[in-house]
This record gives sequence, structure tokens and C-alpha cells, in this order.
Amino acid sequence: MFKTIDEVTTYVSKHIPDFGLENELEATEIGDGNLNYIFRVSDKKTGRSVVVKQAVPYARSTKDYALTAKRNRLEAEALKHYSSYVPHLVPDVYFNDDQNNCFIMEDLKSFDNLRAALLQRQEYDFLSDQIASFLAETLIHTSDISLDPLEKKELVKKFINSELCKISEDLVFTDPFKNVGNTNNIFPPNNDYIHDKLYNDSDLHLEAAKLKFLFMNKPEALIHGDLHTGSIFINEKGIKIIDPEFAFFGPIGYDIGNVVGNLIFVYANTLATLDKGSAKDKFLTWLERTISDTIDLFRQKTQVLFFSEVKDAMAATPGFFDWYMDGLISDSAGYAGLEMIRRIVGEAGVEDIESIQKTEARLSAERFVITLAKVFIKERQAIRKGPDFVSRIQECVAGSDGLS
Ligand code: SR1
Ligand code: MG
Repeated sequence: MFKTIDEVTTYVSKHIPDFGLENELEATEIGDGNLNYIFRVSDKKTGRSVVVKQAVPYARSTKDYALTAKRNRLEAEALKHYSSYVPHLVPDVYFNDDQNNCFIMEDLKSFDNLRAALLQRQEYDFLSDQIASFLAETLIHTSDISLDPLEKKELVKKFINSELCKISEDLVFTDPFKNVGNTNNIFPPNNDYIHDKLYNDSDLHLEAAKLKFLFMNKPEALIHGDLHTGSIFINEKGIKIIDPEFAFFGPIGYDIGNVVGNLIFVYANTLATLDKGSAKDKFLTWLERTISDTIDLFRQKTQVLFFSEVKDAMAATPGFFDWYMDGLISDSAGYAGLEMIRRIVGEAGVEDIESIQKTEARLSAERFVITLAKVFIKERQAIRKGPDFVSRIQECVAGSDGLS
């Protein structure tokens, strides 16, 4: 691990041409995530910069999780895979270093973090299209639709990511319902509500258990594994996806569900914090359209890829594509619900909810998210298309107290 900030500049000057010691380099630590250290190294004269991402053998936020720094190698590998399918949607990796558990990559300083931008009510017409492209291209190209089965199984082995999967298995699939590790972080006025609606709902536990076992036992494609809005950067031209350190071969619906779930957080924030009026209606309508279009564009783009790429003689059987796709979208609804629940009660909260200042507003926002999450999980078999998500969102808004 770098002991001083000067070691970072020396490191960059050694490995990146044009960032030599003759330049006036400065480094700052800019990470705000839970696991790693992120350094920006800039040339003071030209303003050019790169980013160094380094993993340490524990989780930065808690040090409770003993983690090997191997996750950094898998993240760099995943980014390389992505760049072979969607080079325009990921940062360039310039140098990776398994010895020191770090890599040097493009600095996305001309981009904003999507979570922050959405909380500023920024709208982007291209968002659903680009997210759907990222999902379809990276997921279908690493699935048995596209890959030779031997090659795919080699990749499954390469991307075994046990420790990071265990974090998700605990934080997403277990603790929100059982609080096994006593790590839950419940907004105190919602304590009784959470006990009633989450801890005491055994039907919900059964559905969460099924989705947990799919997560553990369905190596469908190379998934990002943590595709929340903080893992997406955006500017007026497009998006860049970062941070695939949770990548492994898992269920495709997990990535799609994470995107949808995180769009719901900003939806809930908007419901709870904006006054009634046209600005609120406009932004909520845009979010609904973005969720719906992400699903439907994913379906369309996947259909095109499927029929041009399908290699498996049996998967080409008429009717298979619809069965396959329906399953992916149902899984997505279930995983969206689980992401929504875990960010409300688990240890990894989101700014969209935690920044709501008024107690009543935050209570209502949390209850809206939990109610909708339970519908997504329990009714997932009936959720097949974008509008199926939107109708359920609107029904939950209509049934919520103090939000519209
Ligand atoms: C201890 S890690 C907590 C969370 O941060 C990451 O971004 C993942 O979402 C993980 O669940
Ligand atoms: Mg992350």
C-alpha cells in the first residue's frame, strides 16, 4: 500500500509515459467508497490527470471484512472485458499491477456521478439507451448465448470472487431480514415498521431465499455485481461505468435490478422532498420513462444480439428467447426489490434517502421504497416489460401516505 502521497506520484511517473518526474505532479486521495483508496494524480502545468485505484486487504469503511486485495485484479480484468464490447462506456485502464493491487485508469473528471446528478434533478434523454446497451452487450456476450461453453466455464473460474460475493450474500440477502451480524442501520422512527414488514414476513423471507440461491448458483454471465447509480458517471455526451470489483458470473437480473432499484431511490427522494407542482411531475415522469425504457431497450437490444450470436442449437428453438428474456426481467424485478430493501435497513445506505431532513418525509420515503420492493419481489413472475414496473410504482405512490 502507498505509505505517502508522494509514493503515488512517483508510481505514476514510473508507469505512465507523459507523467514523468520532470512534470510537476500532485496527488490527492479522492475516494469516498466503502472499500478502496482512489488517488487523482495531476500534472499541475497541463492539467492532465489519471486515477490510481488501490485495494487494501480490508474494507476501508469498516475494516470488519477481512478481504484480500485480489478484488483489484478482478476489477481491472472486468473493465478489460467490458472495453472489448463497449469501449465507449467504460474508462480506459492504462496499467494494472497485481503485485501492488492497483491499476491506473482514465480520470473521469469531466463527468459527474450519476447519483449526485439525479439528486440535482438532471435529466438525460440517452440514459436508458446507454445503460441498456451496457447491460445487453456485457451480459449477453459473456453468457452461453454468445460464448463457447468451454471458454465460458474457464471465465467462470477466473472470475470466482468469493469474498465480495459473501459481502452481498450477507448485506443484500440475509441481514435485511435476519440482522444476523447485527449490522443493520435502521432509521429509529421506522423501527417497528421494519420489524413488522421485513423481519416478520416469512413469505418475503422465502422469496428472498430463492433469489439468494439464484445469486449463488446461477452463473449466467459476467455481472458487474454493484451497478448502483454511484457506479455510473455521466456528462452531456454519455455514461461511463466504473467499479466492477464485485464482478463474477451470476444472474443477469442482478445488474438490471440494481439499476432499477437505485432509480427508485431518487424517485422516492423526489416524492419526499419536492413540493407538488410541474417540476416534480416532470422529473418523476422522466424517471418512470427511464426505468421503463431501460427494461424495454434491454429486451430489444438483447433480442438483436441473441439472434445474431446464438450458438447453442437448443437455445435457437422457437420460443426459447421469450422464455429466457421473461426470466431475466422477473429476476430483475426481484433483485431490484432486494437492493431497495438492503439500502434502507442495511449498513450501506444511500444519500438519496439518508439526506432527507424532515423525519416525516424520510419515514414516508422509506416506507414507499419498502412497500414497492416487496411488490417487486413477490409479484416478480408477472413483471415482464417496462410498463409492468411503472404501473406498480404508480400504485404504490397512490397508496402512500404523505408523498404525492
Ligand atoms: C462493506 S461494503 C458495503 C457495500 O459497498 C459496496 O459498494 C457494495 O454495495 C457493498 O454492499
Ligand atoms: Mg463500489
